[in-house]
Amino acid sequence: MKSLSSSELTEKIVEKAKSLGAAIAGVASVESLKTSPSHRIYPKIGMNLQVHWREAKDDVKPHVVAWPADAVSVVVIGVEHNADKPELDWWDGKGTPGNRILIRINNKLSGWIENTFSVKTYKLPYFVSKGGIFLKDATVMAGLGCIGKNNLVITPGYGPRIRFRALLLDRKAEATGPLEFNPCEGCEHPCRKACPINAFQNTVYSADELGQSILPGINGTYDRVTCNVKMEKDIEEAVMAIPAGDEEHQEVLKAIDEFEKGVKLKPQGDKRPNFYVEYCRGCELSCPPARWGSR
Ligand code: B12
Repeated sequence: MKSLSSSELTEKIVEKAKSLGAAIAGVASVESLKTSPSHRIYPKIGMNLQVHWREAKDDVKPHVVAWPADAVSVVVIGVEHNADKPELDWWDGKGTPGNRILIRINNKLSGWIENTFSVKTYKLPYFVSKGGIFLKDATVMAGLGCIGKNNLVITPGYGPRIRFRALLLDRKAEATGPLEFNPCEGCEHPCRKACPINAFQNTVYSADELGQSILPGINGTYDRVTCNVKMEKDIEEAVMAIPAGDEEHQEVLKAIDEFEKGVKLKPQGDKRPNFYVEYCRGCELSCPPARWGSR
């Protein structure tokens, strides 16, 4: 096959991702991402969700994203997580149905790119500690949306009701961003008011102290510790619903990840899991569709 220009490569990849089921897809450059706000702040604030950053222990090595040396471009794909399909977000002890759809599309896209263009790809895991990248920054740099007042990526057409996954390429594909889009301008930010534990109330990250102006919640007002406490509370309630001494349930409990844990009992007999995680989505679902043009 004749060699394609970087913009043709992007065009073909985006088209293929959509044909495989992605709602949106785009490309960012690895170089630009290495200095994006999350990639810069992470080594300073660390990954411990129990502490903001000042309280972090000095002896804990800061975590950095492990970029493969030959990675040049990032392909980001998104799958809609509409409010009508809450089950896409349910954690069943092994993952969520929505993330499994993303993994399937990403795997197929990776195989197709490698076979069609002889480009090497890296299928990225979800967690940064396991080799993943900061997906929101990548999505924004790929021009698929912007960070909203709720600290989530707001996309035209799907708002924040969307989840992401990414692939790295060892060849340059033209970047598709950035995008001029600011749905939060003039908005009364119901997202922040919807938070049941006021995770957007205080300035917890300081631009002066951290040496960067773009912070969690854009201006430093998103509090991951508080947000995570709510998730833990959800877990606690869910765990209470587990009948004592039930082996299968205990298995599920064991498999649940450090902070993405929590189970609920579901009636058996249909295709739904016996247990599922239902994360708080207050800041996400309260974002007004009129702002981003719901499809
Ligand atoms: C760890 C994690 C959590 C932790 C900690 C979150 C945190 N922000 O620290 C907990 C468990 C609390 C959590 C909660 C949630 N999460 Co979460 N989480 C992640 C994970 C694995 C890493 C995120 C992370 O550590 N970021 C680093 C911190 C420092 O960044 P940050 O707080 O986002 O702040 C940065 C951005 O705001 C950025 N930024 C601000 N303005 C701008 C402007 C530009 C131009 C750029 C480039 C960047 C930028 O700069 C800040 C840093 O200085 C990602 C998956 C991934 N691999 O990326 C999913 C992810 C971010 N989570 C997601 C979701 C949906 C949620 C929840 C709604 C829960 C749920 N129902 O799933 C809540 C929402 C919280 C919120 N409002 O931010 C989605 C977001 C989808 C979207 N539309 O944006 C992701 C991308 C996973 C996915 N499947 O797609 N999460």
